[in-house]
Amino acid sequence: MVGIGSERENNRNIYIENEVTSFFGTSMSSEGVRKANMRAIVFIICVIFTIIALHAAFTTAAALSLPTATNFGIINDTESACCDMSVAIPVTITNLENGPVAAIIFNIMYNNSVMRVVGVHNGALTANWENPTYKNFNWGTRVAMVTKPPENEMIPDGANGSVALLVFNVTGEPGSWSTLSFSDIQLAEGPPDYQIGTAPAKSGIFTVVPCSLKGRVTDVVGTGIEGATVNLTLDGVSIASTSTDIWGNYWFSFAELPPGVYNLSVTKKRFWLNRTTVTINPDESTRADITLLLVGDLNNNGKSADILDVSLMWNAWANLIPKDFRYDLNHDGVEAEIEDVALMWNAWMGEIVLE
Ligand SMILES: [Ca+2]
Ligand SMILES: [Ca+2]
Repeated sequence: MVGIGSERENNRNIYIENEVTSFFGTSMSSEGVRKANMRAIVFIICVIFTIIALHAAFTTAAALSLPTATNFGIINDTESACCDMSVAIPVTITNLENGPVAAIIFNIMYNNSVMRVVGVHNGALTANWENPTYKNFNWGTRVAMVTKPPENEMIPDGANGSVALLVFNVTGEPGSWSTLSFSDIQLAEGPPDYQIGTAPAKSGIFTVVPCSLKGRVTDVVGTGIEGATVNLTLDGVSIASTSTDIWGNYWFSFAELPPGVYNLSVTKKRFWLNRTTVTINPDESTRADITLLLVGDLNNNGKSADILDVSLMWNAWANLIPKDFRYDLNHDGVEAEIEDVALMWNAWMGEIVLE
């Protein structure tokens, strides 16, 4: 067995020696040259096929891993507002894949005789990114956004939510409209590849509606209150309700409000309810601005339960100054009793938030 094995080993060594020497051209006969040429051709063909195969593999892998999403754009198919108002419209991404995403670029196209971008804010998913940059053109606006270094606030796979908030000034006449459509959506992933993908655009239509009633809800220092609920009742029946936008603006269309004398009430957590009456006439726009008082802010400086508020509550409890509903912090109908003093004190200590 040993002898046979050795003989095979020797044969193999001789074979390898012959092959190698003939391939590299030493001791070549004309037969050797022919074989060598054939081997060279086969070798080159193999190399070419290998390069093509590798290129195809890398290209396919890259295509599969490009960032994308189910869609990118406006959530609602239709958006509307009255003229001479600002409106904030979120740009959202649905089900991000192959991220995370570290930068976003897109175009939003619209009719600039109807509306115009006057600001772009970060969205919920990009809250800690750099402030967006944007440039207006006659077809619309181009927006670019990027995360802050060291890129640890990238948008993760599976994310859903707003990436930007487009602020428009609405200048079109009631009844005018514009498409809101997206193009050149670029989703750039983070390191190490920085590949740029895209996602299907989700467009919408914006309509300028005739406005029956509009106004702004602010605090005592004039700051708009976002998310306040504005409710309208007519003869005790709730007719329409809406929420204020990021500036505290609200509006109702004529279609929503039949003519009549309405009770308008505005509520927001941590603020005292406020109400007024408004008369709605046909074909006439009415304005009603409302101020909400912050619970616990007795000296109207916009801060609840500061030391001056505590002092005022003590003085009211001691009947040294007049009191009003704002001194009834436990909402039991009794103003500036000892329980109200205790609540103010606890809020000043930071132990509770008055509401
Ligand atoms: Ca105060
Ligand atoms: Ca009370």
